[in-house]
This record gives sequence, C-alpha cells and structure tokens, in this order.
Amino acid sequence: MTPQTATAHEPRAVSILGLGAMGSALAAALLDRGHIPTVWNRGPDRGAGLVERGAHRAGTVAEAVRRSELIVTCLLRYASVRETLDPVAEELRGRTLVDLTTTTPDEARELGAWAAAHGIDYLNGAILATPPMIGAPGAQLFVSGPSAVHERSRPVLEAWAEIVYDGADPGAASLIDLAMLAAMYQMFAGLLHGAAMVASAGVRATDFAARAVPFVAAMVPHFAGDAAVIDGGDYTVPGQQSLHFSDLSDIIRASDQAGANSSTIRAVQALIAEQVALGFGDEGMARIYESLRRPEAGGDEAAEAVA
Ligand code: FVH
Repeated sequence: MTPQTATAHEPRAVSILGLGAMGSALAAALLDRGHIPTVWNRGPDRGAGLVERGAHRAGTVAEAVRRSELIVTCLLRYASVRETLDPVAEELRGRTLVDLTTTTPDEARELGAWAAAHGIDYLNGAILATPPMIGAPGAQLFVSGPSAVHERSRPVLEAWAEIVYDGADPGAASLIDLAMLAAMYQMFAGLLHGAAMVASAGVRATDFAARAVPFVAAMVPHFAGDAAVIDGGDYTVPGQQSLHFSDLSDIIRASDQAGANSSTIRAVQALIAEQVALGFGDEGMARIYESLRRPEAGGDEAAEAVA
C-alpha cells in the first residue's frame, strides 16, 4: 500500500500509535473533526470506543504505518518508541513521524538521527495539556524539527492544540517543555512544604491553599524582572532584593521546629549561600541563576572571584 497523500481537498491520513489516555484523546479529536484515523495499541484492551466511532484499528504496527503518510507516536517513554518503531523503519521510509511521547532533548535528537538515517521526516512534540484539554482552547503543543516538516504537519496538529514551533533542533521542544515542568514541580513542592509547615498548627492544606495561591500568583510575574536582570548580566541593578536580605535561615528553623522536611528550602538556601560566599551578597537574588546555570563554577564571575 502506498502512503495516502493529502490533496488540497482531502485531509491527511493519520495513524496514531499508542492509545493511552493521551493517544486516545488525540484520536478522538480527529474523529470529532470528521477525520478517520488509523489506531494501534500494543495491548488489545484499549481503543474500543474509538473503533466504534469509526477509527480503523490496525492489527500490527506495520499495517498502521502503511495506512498513513503521517504517523504519530504517543507512548510511555523513549524506549517504547524505539521498541515499536525499530522493526518498521523501512515501512516508515518516505513518511512523516511526529513523536509526542515525553522524551529528553537528547532522546529526541537521537530519534531525529535515526529517522534521517532511514529517510523518515521527523518532528518532535511536547504536549502541554491533559487529555481532556486536547482540541480545546488552552492546549499547547511545542514542536521542533525541520521547518518544512512542521509546515506540512501543522494542519493536522492544529486539531489538537495551539502549535508553538521551537525551531529545527529536534530537542528544542522537549527542552522547553521539561524546563517548564521543572519550574512547575519545584513550585508545587514549595507549596506542599508550606502546607506541611502549617499542619503543625492544625491548619488544613485547603485553608493554606486559599491564602497561599493568591500570594504566589501575585509573586510569579516578578520572574520576568529577574529574567531581564539575568539576560542583562548585571545583578547590581537597583531595586532587587539582595542575597543578604534573602537569607532563608528563619524559614528553615521554623520548618524544623514544625517537624516538617526542610530539604526543598535548604536546597534554595545552599544556592544563596554559595553566591554569598563568593562575595555577591549585595547583589540581587536572581544571581543564584549563576549557581544553577554553571553549578561546577558558581558562574563565570564566581569562577574568577575564587581563582
Ligand atoms: N496524560 C497526560 O496528561 C500527559 C500530558 C503531557 C504529555 N504526556 C505524555 O504522553 C505520553 C503518553 O501518555 P499517556 O497519558 O497516554 O500514558 P498512558 O495512558 O500510560 O499510556 C501509555 C501508552 O504507551 C503504551 N506503551 C507502554 N509501553 C510500551 C511499549 N514498550 N511498547 C509499545 N507501547 C507501549 C501503552 O500501551 P499498553 O500498555 O496499553 O499496551 C499505552 O498505549 C507519555 O510520554 C506522557 O509523558 C501525557
């Protein structure tokens, strides 16, 4: 079977490999828009509802690949992508692969090199949405890879989310996705730590949330100011909270007295202490970026200061 190539009037044929919560949502969104995707899942238990709605179930990965020009993988991890695709590399030749599995940037680049070696057009994607958000306003999909592949695939991808193209490096979309998730998880860990502290006084987590959420929401936009300082490279810009002022000892003592685990706040204190020890205590709090960016040196100036 030759790949089904779309004309101006005909939607592109799409095969979705992986019918977990997210893969199923992707297939359902295509059905909602009147497209008939081909679907495949390793285990036989998933996808019955999609087939009832008209999706074509492929019995094998090879069949799923042969039926479409655009192949979308949405599997658990990088290893499962390679396990699924390696045996069908030749069938994929001349087709387009969009991998929406969460992978590291290096894994995305490795898949890009593998695809190039087999004559497969490849795009890496990172979904910033939960399955119920797919196809609805607010869902975002970061993609990276060759611009021409992005342009060609975009009409299909737009059925799922707002597309943000991050450039030709296949690892770029996943890098920004994982960086944003790193920020989110650390922020949530901070909120959970705060909830653990006030629990010692019998304050319920929901009551803490009611007070903490508006405060944190008001603070978050200040990150843009810190970012401008970082990009400007001058941590002495007036108006910043200094590292000396940012000493977190009181918070750590209060956490310890409350019997809470203070490891998350201690990690932040260690970054501050490093920059203070290097002589930057009067500079802005944003300076801990230098310890995060180049942990081995504490930053370029820090390296000079200790040389
Ligand atoms: N769900 C979400 O909210 C997030 C949003 C952000 C991006 N993620 C990523 O999407 C990938 C898939 O996530 P998911 O939610 O669909 O995950 P599951 O429901 O657990 O389904 C996993 C599917 O992967 C198949 N699978 C697992 N291992 C293998 C393998 N070795 N070979 C072939 N397929 C495999 C599994 O099949 P089965 O267990 O039913 O046979 C499911 O189809 C993921 O990267 C998220 O990080 C979603």
